Amino acid sequence: MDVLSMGETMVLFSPRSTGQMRYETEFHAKIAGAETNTLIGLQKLGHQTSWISRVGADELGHKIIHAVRGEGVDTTHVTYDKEHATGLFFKEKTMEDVTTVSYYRQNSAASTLNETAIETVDVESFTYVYLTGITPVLSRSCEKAVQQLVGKAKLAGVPLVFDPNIRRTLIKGEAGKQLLKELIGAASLVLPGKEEGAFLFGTPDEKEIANHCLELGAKTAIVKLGADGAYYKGEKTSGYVNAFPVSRVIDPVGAGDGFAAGLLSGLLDKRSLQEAVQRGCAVGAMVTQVNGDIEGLPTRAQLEAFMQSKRTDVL
Ligand code: KDG
Repeated sequence: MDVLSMGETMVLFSPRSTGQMRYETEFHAKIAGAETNTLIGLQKLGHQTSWISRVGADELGHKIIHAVRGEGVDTTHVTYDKEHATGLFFKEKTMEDVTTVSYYRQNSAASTLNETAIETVDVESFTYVYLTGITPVLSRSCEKAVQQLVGKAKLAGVPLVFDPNIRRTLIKGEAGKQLLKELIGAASLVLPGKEEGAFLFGTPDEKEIANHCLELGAKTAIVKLGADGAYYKGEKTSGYVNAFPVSRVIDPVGAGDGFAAGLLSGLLDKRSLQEAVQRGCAVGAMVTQVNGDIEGLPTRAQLEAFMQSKRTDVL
């Protein structure tokens, strides 16, 4: 197996039209979750992934499992919870280019994940463990489950790839920030965005953000710069990768998860760090072209065609 991850996936209600949600009468019911977005992206590119989670023993929980399993992700380590419901969230497009989200995830089934979820997982059979900063701040039991998984990965020598994926509404003060910094320190590869760097380290400068991550103990930092591409810094190498230009961003949510999928795919294919970052930028750009978190994730053929078509703009 290539990549193991753990986290919450919710049903996403996406409005049909633009405007305040109070006036909307029709929604598309989709599924979205940072970790499964990345795992699905990897599956579409031909890699093998597995997901640890919990969903409600309700229709929406079944909907999530059908969708995630349907994309080929292994769901052996996903359990149904009879007492807690599946989490939900709504997107609202107040204007064509302004997307906001509202969560209904407090006490959700996934927030009750705990260390027992990891017990039967054969972590050493994976090439990478991928986590985001969302899972540990969902609840105290989720935090412990994350620590357990990180500890198991360390013992097994499986590198951790960590995207801080800051959710300000879930992070509890300084302790929450500290927790994310500890995970950055435990990671082989860390993928912050500029704004996340500013939140964690008080600077929006990509080089300073990368240095802070390395000082905490991360081996390599890749700072996502949106329309400006990405900056990467490892122990022996550093550099910039240009973004893949797109004519218009339709839905930016999920682009970071796409970036992680492209990056991990490049690393699994034994490409250089620079080439892997480039693949991350390409998948991220493609995701912004489509409404929804997973709908724009490309197949390998689509990705190759996209990268080829933008070839002169790369690097
Ligand atoms: O990165 C996009 C996802 O994070 C979002 O669509 C849903 O997992 C989600 C979250 O917690 O916000």
